[in-house]
Amino acid sequence: MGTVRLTMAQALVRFLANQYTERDGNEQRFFTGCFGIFGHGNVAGVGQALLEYAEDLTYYQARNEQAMVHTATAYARQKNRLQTLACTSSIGPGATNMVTGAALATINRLPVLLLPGDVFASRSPDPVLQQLEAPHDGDLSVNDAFRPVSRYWDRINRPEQIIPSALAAMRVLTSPAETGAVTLALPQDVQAEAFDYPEELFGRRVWRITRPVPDAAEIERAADLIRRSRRLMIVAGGGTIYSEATEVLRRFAERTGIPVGETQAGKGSMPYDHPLALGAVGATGTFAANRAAREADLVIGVGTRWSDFTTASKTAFQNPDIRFVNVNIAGLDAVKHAGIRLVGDARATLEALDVALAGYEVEAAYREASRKANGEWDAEVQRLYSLDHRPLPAQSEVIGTVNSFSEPEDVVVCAAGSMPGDLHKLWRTRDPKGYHVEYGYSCMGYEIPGGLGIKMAAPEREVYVMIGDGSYLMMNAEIVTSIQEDRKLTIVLVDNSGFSSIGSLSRSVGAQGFGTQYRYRKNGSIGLDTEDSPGGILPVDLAKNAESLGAHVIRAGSIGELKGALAEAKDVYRTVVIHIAVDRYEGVPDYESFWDVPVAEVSGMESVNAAYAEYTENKRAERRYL
Ligand SMILES: Cc1ncc(C[n+]2csc(CCOP(=O)(O)OP(=O)(O)O)c2C)c(N)n1
Ligand SMILES: [Mg+2]
Repeated sequence: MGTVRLTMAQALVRFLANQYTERDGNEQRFFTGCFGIFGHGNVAGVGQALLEYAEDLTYYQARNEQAMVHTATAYARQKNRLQTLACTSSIGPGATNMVTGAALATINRLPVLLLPGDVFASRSPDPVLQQLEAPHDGDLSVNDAFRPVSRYWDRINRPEQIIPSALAAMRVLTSPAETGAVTLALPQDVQAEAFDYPEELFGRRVWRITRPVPDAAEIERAADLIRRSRRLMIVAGGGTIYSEATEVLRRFAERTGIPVGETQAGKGSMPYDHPLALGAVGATGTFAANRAAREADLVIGVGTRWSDFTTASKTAFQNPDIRFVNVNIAGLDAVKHAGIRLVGDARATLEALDVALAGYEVEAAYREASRKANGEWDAEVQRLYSLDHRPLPAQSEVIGTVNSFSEPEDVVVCAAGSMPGDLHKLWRTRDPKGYHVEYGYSCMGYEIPGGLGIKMAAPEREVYVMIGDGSYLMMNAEIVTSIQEDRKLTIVLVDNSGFSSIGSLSRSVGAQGFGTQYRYRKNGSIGLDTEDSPGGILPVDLAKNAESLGAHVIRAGSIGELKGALAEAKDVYRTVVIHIAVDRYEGVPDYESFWDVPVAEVSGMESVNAAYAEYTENKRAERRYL
């Protein structure tokens, strides 16, 4: 084969267009496009290449670099990590805007390729516009900020260097154990420099995603332990869904009688009405799952990284003899809580475990207790769905109304505020891909760009973006992009005029809701969270804002009007924003759980001292699981 003379950016675009993944015999393109915002750091390099090779790799224009990374990440999650999008930015602020997105992708173990522009490799025009000058280090640029939040990072200082770096990037992106954000920083001069690239670089390349199984001896050890335990529970995490293990999990649970709790990323692993589904577990868990967790002597974690929300800050599992079995593709997670390490693909490992446990099932009474708990929990959900709270409805009623209106295959998306916890408890999931709450980074602003990524990945599903006013204010510009791309979102903007989740968290630590509402500053005081706070509420009209961005806006003044709005929205072809105000204080309770947020040890405020006393008491339940 010969060579082909291309710029580094042209070579990279052509390479990206020819990468495929394959799992279970299904092949698909890995990069279906490239999001970008151009500036002097990428316009002549990657920008020119995307124009020249527009038929090979589709370009999508975004409004905010952080948001476009969220879009790409949500897309990858909806595609179970088998496909993703690349993101190109200029140098400087365009690049660093992507750092938050990179952290989110890496923490959630989702593949995304970031291509920030970088300062001249030649250094000749230094300092170029937006260049950081470090007096002690000539090789430092703002792109070094991507290092801790990337699973692979490189700076491409010569055009031919893209050959090994692009391959290394693909290795990491397509490895379920290693994946996350990959950053290739592209100096603006090198992007436009030519090299004679080997033609093989641009051939179709298939990255096979296999289903490794753990060592047989470890499976036996786990099976032995399971047989010897009496109160068992499965905790299903995101890995269950990414590995498409939900069917196998359901059969395994039915055959053995072991009930299943779900993490945020794992919610949807079981249909909500399955007799062995205990629902959400941990700090935002149901009483059904949290009671089972408290007593359990053996917990099988499947594809979970055991975050503090899942373990209720290590208070969820109180049996002194608790042991863990961790089914996980990543050694990092499999080793947690001194568990038996079943390092492997979730689906293949559950199948192997099922064979090793032939003939085993839990006691009939234990199975029956799970069925009963499932029913009792759903009655609680129904109660919260139908509070009929006045004058403003409760958020739980909004959630119930959207859930009841949506089809099983529709997708709900959320990330931060009080809704993720409420959705974790209350959303009745009916499809493994119907629930998308980003709770690894819980990043305010993910909701709308994330919703766009989901809709791009699954245009046949309606996407319901549940967003608080705080998140909406932080990042709403991708409404414009959703209209540009003809990817309709139904955005339910749940307005309680402030950061209500942090308001209640603040009250629980004795800090009285300080700084969590939209209040005028008057007489030197920004209002505390009390009725007589000076200044009053700021005159913010978010519905008007959504209108100005081109969305079809519906103002719903009650739950009845919300039902009508959802029906109207279904027939609108472009992005809809339904605005509804809710009661800020009518929250969903916690169900026998704890979340460790430290309280001031000394204070002149009585509210803080009372909170500290309660905190020290609760904290005593924390365990180490060694
Ligand atoms: C980017 C970012 N900044 C800060 C936080 C901390 N935080 C979590 S929820 C929240 C308030 C969210 O307000 P809103 O979207 O209105 O939801 P609500 O709490 O009112 O339900 C804040 C500030 C965060 N999660 N993400
Ligand atoms: Mg709010």
